[in-house]
Amino acid sequence: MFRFLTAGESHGKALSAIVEGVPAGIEIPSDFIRAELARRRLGYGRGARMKFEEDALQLLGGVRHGVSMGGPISLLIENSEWPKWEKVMSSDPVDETELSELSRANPLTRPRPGHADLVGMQKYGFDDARPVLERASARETAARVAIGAVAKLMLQQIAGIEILSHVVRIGTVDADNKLPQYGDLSSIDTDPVRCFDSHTSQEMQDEIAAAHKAGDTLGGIAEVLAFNLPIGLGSYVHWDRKLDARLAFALMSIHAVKAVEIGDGFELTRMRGSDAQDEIYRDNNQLRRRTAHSGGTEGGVSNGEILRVRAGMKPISTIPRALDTVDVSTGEAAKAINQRSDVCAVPALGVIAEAMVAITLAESLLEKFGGDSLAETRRNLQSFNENLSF
Ligand code: EPS
Repeated sequence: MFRFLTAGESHGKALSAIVEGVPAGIEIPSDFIRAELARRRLGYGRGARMKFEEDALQLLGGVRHGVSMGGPISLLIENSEWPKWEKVMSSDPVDETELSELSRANPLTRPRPGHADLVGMQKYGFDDARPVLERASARETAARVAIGAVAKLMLQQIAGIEILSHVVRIGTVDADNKLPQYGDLSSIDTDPVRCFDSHTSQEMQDEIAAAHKAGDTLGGIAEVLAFNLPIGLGSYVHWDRKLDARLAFALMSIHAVKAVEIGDGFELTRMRGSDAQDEIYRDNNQLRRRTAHSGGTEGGVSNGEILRVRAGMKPISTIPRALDTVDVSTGEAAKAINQRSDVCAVPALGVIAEAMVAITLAESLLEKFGGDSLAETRRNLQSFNENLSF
């Protein structure tokens, strides 16, 4: 069983995570996790914090000499913002007079439409949005990317699975439908918006610059591809083990994601049945699909083709041109909280979505082939592949 928990606030001391279920014998170079964290900070359209903050990672348990030992793995990512927030976010009580001028002069009582601010205050009975926005912050995704990095190492070493993402829409600008191969990942990462098509990339950047100038924000779509998936991950007999259902859950759990598609998704609803299915043919000793409408799952089970999923992010709800809201301390109409923010985080969404796909695949891979060690898990997979009846 592969599972994890994250803790920590956006301006707290650190984010931490515990991940359980990683078999013994997986090589876990901490520099790979650091490189993944750095990829999450890429992308034109992010705010000032992305430039001055570094994700300083420590592995606290579960890994010895760069190799997993089979026990829970514990990770820590300190926030370099912490010294400025030591009083506001102190875990020990602080004297009111010690709180900074800023936090006393600026109570967070004007919830942003579309953010967790208002429902969070209502749900937990807070009279200020600080405790809500600290945990609802997308800063938490740094911990998920670190865990996703561990999942990627596991998938790669057990089954040779490789995962990439690319941005296919920002605002109203769509990329063409060209699919990258895994080898294209480094060139995608060097593009300012992580778009595979350099022509569209410039249009996307122009769209972000225009939104920034207008004091506005933008959403978009990132697509994730996973290569070399074994046949048989997921389930058609259990609703809660269907691979596509788990992927949708995992991707929808990312901040601001409002839509998920598997394969051609909503586009399939327009087609005739005879056009929408992927016909089967024999390629030497393998049964393959001629097209890829279904995105690599059929009946909630991986079919050995490329997995293709998309996550759609709404525009960020912290908007410089603040929207109408109500000040909950007075009941009067007001303009929403506005603070330093990103214009567009879709390039980062791709990296976070890769992590959530890796985590989901790790869970399903271990469910089918799991052993206590890398060697045992590999043997299980190999035996399944060797005994496939067709
Ligand atoms: C975030 C707002 C910004 C982002 C932050 C997520 O932070 P701040 O309010 O401190 O400027 O920079 O993202 C990260 C810190 C990160 O590492 O991704 C939010 O409100 O969700």
